[in-house]
Amino acid sequence: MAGRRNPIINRWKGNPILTKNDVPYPVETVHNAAVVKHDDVYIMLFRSHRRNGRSIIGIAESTDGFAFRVRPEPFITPAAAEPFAACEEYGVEDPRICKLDDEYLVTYSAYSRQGVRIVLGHSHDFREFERITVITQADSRNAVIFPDRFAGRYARLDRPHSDILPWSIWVSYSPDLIHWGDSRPLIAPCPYHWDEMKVGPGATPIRTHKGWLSIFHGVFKTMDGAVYRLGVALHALDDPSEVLGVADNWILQPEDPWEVTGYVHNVVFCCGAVEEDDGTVKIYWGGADTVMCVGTAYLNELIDMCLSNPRPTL
Ligand code: BMA
Repeated sequence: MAGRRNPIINRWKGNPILTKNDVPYPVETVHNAAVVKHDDVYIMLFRSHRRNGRSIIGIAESTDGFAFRVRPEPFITPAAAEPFAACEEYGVEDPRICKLDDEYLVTYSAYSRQGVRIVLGHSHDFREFERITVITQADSRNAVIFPDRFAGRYARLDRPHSDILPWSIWVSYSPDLIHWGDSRPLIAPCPYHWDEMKVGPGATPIRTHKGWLSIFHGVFKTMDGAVYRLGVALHALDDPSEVLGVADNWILQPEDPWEVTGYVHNVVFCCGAVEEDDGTVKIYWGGADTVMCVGTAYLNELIDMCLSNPRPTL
C-alpha cells in the first residue's frame, strides 16, 4: 500500500502489543492507553471493557516501551464513594497522564447518567491513585493537561460538544488545577476533510523547539460508519491558545487487520506518546477499540507537517 512505503508512523512489527489475553482478570478489550516513562519504566494505563459493557482502567509496565506486563489488579475502577460515584457509575475511560513537577496528573472520561465528564486525579509512583475533582460539566471528553505553566496558570485542551459547534478542541486555563476558565475553541472539524465530523485531543502535548506538538484524533463519517484517524497540531510554546499549524494530512489511519476490525471497526485512537532521546516519539494507539499498538515517528517530520502544509483551524 502506498501509505506504507513511506509511513509517517513506523508501525512496530510486534503489533498488537497488548490484548485481552494478556490481562489476568476478565475483560473483553484493551485499548486507548496513556503511556509515560517513570524512573525508566514505561507505565501504561489502558482502558478495558468488562462484560457488562462498562469500562475500567488497568495498568501495565515495560522496560522497552514495546513488551508490557499487566499488573494483577486494575488501577482505576468506578468510584464507590461520593462525590465521584455519581459521575462514574457507567464506567471510566480513555486516561491521559501528565508529568508535572514531581507527580503524575491523570485525567479520564467518567460516564454516568449526568453524561460524560472529566475527572482529575494524581499519583506519585503509580502505586497509589487519588481523585482530586471533576473538572468539566457534560459533555466533555479527552482532557490533556500541558506539562508546564503559562504566566503562572495551568492549561488544558479538551473536547466539549454542542450542536452549534460540534466535537471541537478547546483550551482552558486554571490557577490551581481545580477551577478552570478563560475557555475558547481552537480547532474545529474541517468540512469535507478526513476530520470533518469530530476532532479531539489525543496525547499529552510534547514540548519541541518549534512549539507544543499535539497528536489528536479526527473522525470522518462514511456510508459504512465512522473512521477514526490521527493528526497533528502545533501550539505556541508560550501560550497554547496560539495554534501555529494543523497538518492537512493525517498521520495514521486504520490499516492493520486489528485496526480495521474489532469491537468498533476502523479506529486508531491515541491517548499517549513518549518522546525519546533520539528525536523520535513512540506513539501508542488503540486498534478498533480492541487492542493496543505502537509505532515510531520523527518529531521533526510531525512538526514540518504542521508548518509546511496546514489546514484551517476553526
Ligand atoms: C469515541 C470514544 C473512544 C473510542 C471511539 C471509537 O467516541 O468512545 O473511546 O475509541 O469513540 O469507538
